[in-house]
Amino acid sequence: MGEVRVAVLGVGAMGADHVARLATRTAGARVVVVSDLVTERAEHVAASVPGCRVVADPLDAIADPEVDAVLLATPGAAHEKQLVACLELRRPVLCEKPLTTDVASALDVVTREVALGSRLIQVGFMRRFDDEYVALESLLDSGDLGRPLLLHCVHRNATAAPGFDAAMILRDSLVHEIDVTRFLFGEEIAAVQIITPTPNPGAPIGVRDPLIALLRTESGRHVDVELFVTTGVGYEVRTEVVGERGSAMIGLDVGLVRRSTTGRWGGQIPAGFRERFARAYDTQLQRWVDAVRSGAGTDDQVDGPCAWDGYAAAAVCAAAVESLETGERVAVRLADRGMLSGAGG
Ligand code: ISE
Repeated sequence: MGEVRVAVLGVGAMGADHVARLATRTAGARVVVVSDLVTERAEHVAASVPGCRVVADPLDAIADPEVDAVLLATPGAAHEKQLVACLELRRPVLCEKPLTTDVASALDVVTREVALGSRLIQVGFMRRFDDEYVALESLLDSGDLGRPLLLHCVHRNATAAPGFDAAMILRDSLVHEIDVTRFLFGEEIAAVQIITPTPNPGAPIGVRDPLIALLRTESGRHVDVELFVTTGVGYEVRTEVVGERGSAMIGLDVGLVRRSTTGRWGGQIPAGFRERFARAYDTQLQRWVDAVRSGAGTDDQVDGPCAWDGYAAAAVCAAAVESLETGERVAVRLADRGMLSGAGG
């Protein structure tokens, strides 16, 4: 395959970022079609890319004869239908999380992909492409820390979008730590409990923020996550693994440390996830495009988290939302992966 001709569906902030990334920083790809519910937004983004057209209906965009692959940055509720269309037409697709908005439809998508016998769906858990997470995973693989035993995560946002409630903190923010846990520990999460401490007075009325999530993996490892999305400070994501022979931490933001004439020293806190993970998003897209090109005509056009990873994360999120309501530890209900032989991975 020469250049991969991509349709980007959903060109809000994230989708528009991906269009710019594909157009200016990704080798071997070209954005040929964009689609968005808001026509003016689609037209504005299309105008920034030579040769790019607007196709109003997302399903028409997927089926467009000029399109080789699809990037989904539409709202989660639209994903199921769009993913099914991609599978039916055998279009490789990079899908921003969530895979779908509920566990049953996520499993249905996984099952359909398995039935095709091809790996076409990649899920946008971009942290797996971040240099620091990759370094942490390599350290664990090297065995230098011995067996990893504990994972401590901090996930803080300065502000949350209007309407963001506690369940969304779990589905939108915790979901990344769920994927990080599965990525670093290489096993599924078996149970989850959500603890609701005294809320931040600065959080919108009725929104329980911060939250603490306690995860337990299948082999019994413990993971704790602080989720705090109205800190007013900046984007802070820290991850510490404690092993048999030491510990390791990432996310300390120790890039440039400046000493100034005011007698202060310090660095910069990224404003948000798009700044913090900018390079990871670039790497993710380049690797996806490379996988689509080199995998053309084969059964594997994915290089990164797959449909199963999206489904497994959705199953843990569902258990977390249940625990938010009851306060109890909730077991994660996962399908038997062995029965779905070939399901990603
Ligand atoms: C957002 O959707 C993300 O994906 C960010 O990584 C996360 O930090 C934020 O809390 C979510 O709302």
